[in-house]
Amino acid sequence: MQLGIIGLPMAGKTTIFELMTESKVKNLGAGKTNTAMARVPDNRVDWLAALYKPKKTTYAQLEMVDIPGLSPGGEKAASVFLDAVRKADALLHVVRVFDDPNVPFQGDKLDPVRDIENIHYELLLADLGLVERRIQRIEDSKKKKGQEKELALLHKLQDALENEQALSAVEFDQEENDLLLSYQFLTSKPLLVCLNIGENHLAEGAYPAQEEIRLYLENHQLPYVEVSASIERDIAELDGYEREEFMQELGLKEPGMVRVARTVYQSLNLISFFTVGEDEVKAWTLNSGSSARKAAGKIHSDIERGFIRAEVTAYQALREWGSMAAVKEKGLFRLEGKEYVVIDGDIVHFRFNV
Ligand SMILES: Nc1nc2c(ncn2[C@@H]2O[C@H](COP(=O)(O)OP(=O)(O)OP(=O)(O)O)[C@@H](O)[C@H]2O)c(=O)[nH]1
Ligand SMILES: [Mg+2]
Repeated sequence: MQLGIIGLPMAGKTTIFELMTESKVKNLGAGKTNTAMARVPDNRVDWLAALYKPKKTTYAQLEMVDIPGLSPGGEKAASVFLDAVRKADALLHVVRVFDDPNVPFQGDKLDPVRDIENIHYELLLADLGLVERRIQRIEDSKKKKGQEKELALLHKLQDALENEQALSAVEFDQEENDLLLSYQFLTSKPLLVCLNIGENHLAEGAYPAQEEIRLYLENHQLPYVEVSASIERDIAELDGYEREEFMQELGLKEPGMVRVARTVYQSLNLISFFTVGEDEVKAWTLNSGSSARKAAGKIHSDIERGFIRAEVTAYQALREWGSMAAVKEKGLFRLEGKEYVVIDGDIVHFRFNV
């Protein structure tokens, strides 16, 4: 699962990247992408680790890519941007809301809604360019037979894009979806907005044009999360007690990293399941609605192929009763087949045969 961080220059993309990946970026502003893994904080994993005392504890991870800001006119920057966006599974658009006289920005005034729309247009234009080139190529070629379907689909895409509609909002039938597999459109990727608000806004619990921005995002069905990137990154580096104190002062109930990760999981319909033991307690990421067999495949293709049964216990049950033995005694330990739909928080042990 790769999440591309996009946005205008000086929006706070690299700072969000540092917050999420708990790392420091050295080549600031070098026009290159930065890639690192973000740990998905999960106190269920902490609790399981305390119970099993494993040699290793592994949180779920998201791969984050910090993509350089798109500034008008830069051809090279635009191609670095588009290539990186194309590779990402989902996009996190960092939008500048914080006002800081020491940090320049483009345009005559801060306008988050305008910035959101500008990035949206960039993505629309890139897709439209791709669609138009493909239409041209089909029309130029002699062998048009068999390509009518694709041509019709491309015109449908063109219409949507010209009406400023993201392809993620267009409905397709099965045949169209099959044809779409060979393309990598940018506006069909899930998009989340990260509003980078000022540290003063955090404490005040409000920021300029808050209602307008939220309304815009809700009307466009864009999931969003509010973060104050630089101070939240700094707070994350503090020790437990100091961190708590600072967070309280700023009115923060949870660290920025937790809020961003949760928004990503919720809006992308991701869930976690766990494997436990003395060697390792580990969280795995799965698309909601996946079967036990699919979950097995996350661990190893052999386990998916040789799947026999999944032994399943809900995290809540283990939490409530304190041990696997007690859970079994209560009849809360289940054997499930390959079609079982895994639920967030399931603790799973796979039986397989290769
Ligand atoms: N006051 C304030 N400054 C911030 C905040 N977030 C980021 N900054 C500062 O804004 C500047 C730009 O932040 P970056 O994270 O480098 O922004 P960027 O989007 O990666 O910028 P480019 O890569 O150059 O496009 C840095 O000096 C940050 O410290 C914030 O929430 N409040
Ligand atoms: Mg940057």
